[in-house]
Amino acid sequence: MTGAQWYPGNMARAMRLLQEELKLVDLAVELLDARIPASSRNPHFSRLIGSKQHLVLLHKADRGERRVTTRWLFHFQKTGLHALPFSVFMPQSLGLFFNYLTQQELLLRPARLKRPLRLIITGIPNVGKSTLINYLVKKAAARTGDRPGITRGRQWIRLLPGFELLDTPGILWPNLSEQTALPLAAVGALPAGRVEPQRLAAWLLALIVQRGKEDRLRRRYPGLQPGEPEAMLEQIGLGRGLLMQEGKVNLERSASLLLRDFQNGALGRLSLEEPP
Ligand SMILES: Nc1nc2c(ncn2[C@@H]2O[C@H](COP(=O)(O)OP(=O)(O)OP(=O)(O)O)[C@@H](O)[C@H]2O)c(=O)[nH]1
Ligand SMILES: [Mg+2]
Repeated sequence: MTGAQWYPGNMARAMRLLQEELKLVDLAVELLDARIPASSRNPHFSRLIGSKQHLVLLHKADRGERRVTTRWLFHFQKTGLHALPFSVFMPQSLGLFFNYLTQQELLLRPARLKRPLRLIITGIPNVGKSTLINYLVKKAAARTGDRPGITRGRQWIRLLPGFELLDTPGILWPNLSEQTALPLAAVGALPAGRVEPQRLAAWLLALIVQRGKEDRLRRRYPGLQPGEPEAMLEQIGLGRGLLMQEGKVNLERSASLLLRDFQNGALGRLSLEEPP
């Protein structure tokens, strides 16, 4: 799982393209998954972005635990990085983001010679970049009464008057450690099967127990007793009647069920990483 052997060529290309695109923008918005702000952060990004303005959005904040997300925001603030929570299901997050953009527009105006402020939205696969952009464009159009236009070529999307933004494909970096690959796989950022589902499910269960969030599991799988991850997976499968012909629990299907429940939000708000 580690090393370059699984790192696909299209990712390497995407990383090179990002480097080019960053040269064209005034401001880069890095989308992190609010449930895994550490593992979803591209370790090369700070170097690539250089001295450009950098905003971190803790996206899918509707899925993370509120208190943990707030602590992450403080953490980023302490390290000098501007960070905001965001979710397309939390309309109040839109105002914070638009306020930030308006501030930046004023701040960066002298350097821009009248051209629009350009921003780029980047992040790991499946973090919600395109959804966020569609949402912003729709909201911006509603605000200004203007129809957003899409430019050909580099796909600059006109946002508010005076803003243009660029969507980018999801990016991963080479040499992911297992410690990073597990959380990324849990939120669906890695191709299916990159991490073995049973291994991933056992890791997730152990983490939920370790964080004292067994109640989320008990609510979803009534009667579940906390214990060894494998035993819990067996109980989950048994409760759902996921049996094989010999009457044994189908652990593979139990694992898939748990992962799907986590990814669909059926376990409720659940943060997988806390700030240091
Ligand atoms: N819970 C929640 N889900 C979201 C949010 N935004 C997007 N999603 C979901 O996340 C999934 C991925 O969304 P995309 O917008 O396709 O993600 P992307 O980052 O553009 O993905 P790639 O282009 O493949 O890298 C979809 O199922 C969206 O519905 C959010 O704020 N909250
Ligand atoms: Mg996309």
